[in-house]
Amino acid sequence: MADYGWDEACEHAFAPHRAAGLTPARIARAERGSCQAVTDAGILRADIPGTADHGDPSSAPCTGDWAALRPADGRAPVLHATLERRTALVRSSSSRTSHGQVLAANVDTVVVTVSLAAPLNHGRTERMLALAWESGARPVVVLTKADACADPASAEEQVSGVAAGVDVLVTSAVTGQGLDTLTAVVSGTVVLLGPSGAGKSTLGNRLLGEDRLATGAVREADGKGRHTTSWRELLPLPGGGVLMDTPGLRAIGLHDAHSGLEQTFAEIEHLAQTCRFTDCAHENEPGCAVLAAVETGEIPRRRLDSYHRLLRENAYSASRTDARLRADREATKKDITRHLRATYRFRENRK
Ligand SMILES: Nc1nc2c(ncn2[C@@H]2O[C@H](COP(=O)(O)OP(=O)(O)OP(=O)(O)O)[C@@H](O)[C@H]2O)c(=O)[nH]1
Ligand SMILES: [Mg+2]
Ligand SMILES: [Zn+2]
Repeated sequence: MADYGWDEACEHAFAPHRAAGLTPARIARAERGSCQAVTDAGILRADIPGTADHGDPSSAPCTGDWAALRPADGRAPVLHATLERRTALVRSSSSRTSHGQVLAANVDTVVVTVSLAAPLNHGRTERMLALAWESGARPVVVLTKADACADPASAEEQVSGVAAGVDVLVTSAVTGQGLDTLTAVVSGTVVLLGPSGAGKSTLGNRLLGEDRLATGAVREADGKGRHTTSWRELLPLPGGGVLMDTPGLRAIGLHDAHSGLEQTFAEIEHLAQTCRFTDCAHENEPGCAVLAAVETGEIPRRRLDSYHRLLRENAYSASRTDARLRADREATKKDITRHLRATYRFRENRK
């Protein structure tokens, strides 16, 4: 379990469960009703009881969670509880609900992969960084496939411009460039994030020192990946730490990521402190320091547009969350009223 990140803090949080005769596990993969759990006795399947639509999917067990298992004689153990998450990578769920979907729990380093063999998409990098910052983990941007890029230095400079306060590494799994630096920079539970075909699993194999993860060629026509990795995997790294490979993300909707956005656009947030109005929206206000910086070229127009777009999207997702919470409260009130009525009716009948 130590290989999978179990430490003093886990032991402390687990104490009441241990006293109750439960055993610790880390969830490698979770599905409806069951999960693959890493335990001191090896990797085994555990049952997850009562996951039949009880509302918020973000509270359902997920990859990276620490769990308490109740051993069952001759049958699969049952997942009794999960420990509170230290960090969580959450995106808005693809379903029409307003809940977030947890991609990974208890992550320390988020490796945001960007392929240098395809046109750069800064908006996507900014999105992934916002998600990463919001999680509470530390992001690192890894530019992959430097061997397939004519001018990696220029790409590095461009990406550094959208990754304020984040290390940007240039790597190639073919030549081995940057891999030692990457190994030195990541720590704890490391999750690989990025679109399909970016080279996440290839990078993972280099970090693991062996080909454990399946990789697949990108499509000739458009350079897009074929979604080779189809589930999240948890593997111990040779030098300590844990690797989590993930399937390439098609869409990365933001979910309550306001502070993540503030960190992603740190230089805009910083300049905003000198705008004339404290509530300046940097749209067309007089004395706006941000717009002035766009005028001088200090901040690219694209970056400000992206900031505005992501803030709007986030506000929309937050308003849907608020609406749901209101609806939930109303439903609870109704339940209570119904319950009270039933109770009174019962009393009336007994008179
Ligand atoms: N030239 C070059 N190709 C690479 C490099 N890293 C990965 N590739 C190739 O890129 C393709 C996609 O790599 P994967 O590692 O499967 O990509 P992935 O991000 O895991 O993709 P999904 O699992 O679909 O999300 C494979 O054909 C790899 O061989 C690299 O550094 N240089
Ligand atoms: Mg993969
Ligand atoms: Zn302003």
